Amino acid sequence: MNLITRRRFLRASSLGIAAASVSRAEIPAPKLQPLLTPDLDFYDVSRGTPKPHTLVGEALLQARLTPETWRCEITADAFIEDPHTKVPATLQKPLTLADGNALDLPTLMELGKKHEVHFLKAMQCLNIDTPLGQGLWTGVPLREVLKLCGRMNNVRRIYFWGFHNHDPKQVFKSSVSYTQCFETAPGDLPIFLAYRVNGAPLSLERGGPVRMIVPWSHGYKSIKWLQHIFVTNDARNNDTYAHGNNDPDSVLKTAAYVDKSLEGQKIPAGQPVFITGQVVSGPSGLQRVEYWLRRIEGEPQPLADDAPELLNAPWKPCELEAQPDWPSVLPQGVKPSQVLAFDAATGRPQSWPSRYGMCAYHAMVKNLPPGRYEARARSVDLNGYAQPEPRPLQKTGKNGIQVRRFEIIA
Ligand SMILES: Nc1nc2c(c(=O)[nH]1)N[C@H]1C(S)=C(S)[C@@H](COP(=O)(O)O)O[C@H]1N2
Ligand SMILES: [Mo]
Repeated sequence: MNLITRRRFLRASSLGIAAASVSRAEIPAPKLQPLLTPDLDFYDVSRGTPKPHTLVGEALLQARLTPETWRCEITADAFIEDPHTKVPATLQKPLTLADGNALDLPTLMELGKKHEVHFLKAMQCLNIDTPLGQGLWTGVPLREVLKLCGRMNNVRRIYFWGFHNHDPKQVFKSSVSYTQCFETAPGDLPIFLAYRVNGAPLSLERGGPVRMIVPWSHGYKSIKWLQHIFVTNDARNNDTYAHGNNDPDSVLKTAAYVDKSLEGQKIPAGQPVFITGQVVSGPSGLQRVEYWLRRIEGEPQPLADDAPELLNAPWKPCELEAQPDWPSVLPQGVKPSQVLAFDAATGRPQSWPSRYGMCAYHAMVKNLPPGRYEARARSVDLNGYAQPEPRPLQKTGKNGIQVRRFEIIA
């Protein structure tokens, strides 16, 4: 049996596992993923040859990826094409390298003094079935940055891309609509240019000095090494991800993911089994996470999402990670009431896990007879839909039900 560390014990006790008669060191506890992922521990999804975060020295300066050299151009698209784009988008004051007025980091940070926002967001790739990590991202709303350009006309979409080795084939771009950018409902979530995560400057690996954060979407909208913002009157979505047959308007889904660590484990009979994972909250919120264990013989076929065995299985509730003591978890200088989607009065998120954020969950199962097992977990949202409903279309995000196999040995 794994002896638990003091930190584990603290997490175990916050989960309410009582231990009156057992010595502290022997309390079995689930190993949960941290609520905030350290900047360099995110699973990295990056394109480019060489990858921008591998540049050093002069190449890094030339790429303008240091805090001093970073610049972001903001320009307008002259494109017109009948019948869908009759007039071009215009900006009163484009910000360009050629004119020497491209946005720099001190200007952005200065805007931050007045307009800074903080948001707890799970980063998740539309095409990867494991969340990449979760950060408390800090930055300035895109709408405040665009105001630096004065009057704009005929803008329907706003594109952005990052450093791409000066090779047009390597451009990775995403976009939002004008309305999404400018007409944020009070208390709702703005698109923002982030320069900090978890209280520290964004690392180059995480897309620093500045990356875009689109709170509700999958990772592909959150462009790293941001260097260009481009407004257009072409309303058609031309995101790089759309060309890959993905839904370029995807929204993070409510879905539970099962930690891979259970896969292939051989657990001595008599020891508890922990099913652990993380659950993301989409717009439909989270009611509960459930698990289902079944004993298997041989090599059973995978179960389809709508297999009767799955739909009629005796799903049992998992326990969600308790909310932390927020003031001690948030970066210094960030009060809970300043975090978007946190309630100013209670200092807690309006929902748990917070919308477009995630938290850990676990279930402890005891006294399983020796044999081979499959473990699954699923979320049930506030509309009563069990994962992968209501949108099992995989190119809008990977929310299939996951399975891990393990063995109880005599
Ligand atoms: N410039 C740039 N930004 C990018 C990407 C990229 O390849 N280049 N990948 C995107 C995709 S598809 C994902 S899922 C996230 C991953 O973010 P992470 O590496 O910080 O975990 O970054 C996004 N931003
Ligand atoms: Mo992605």
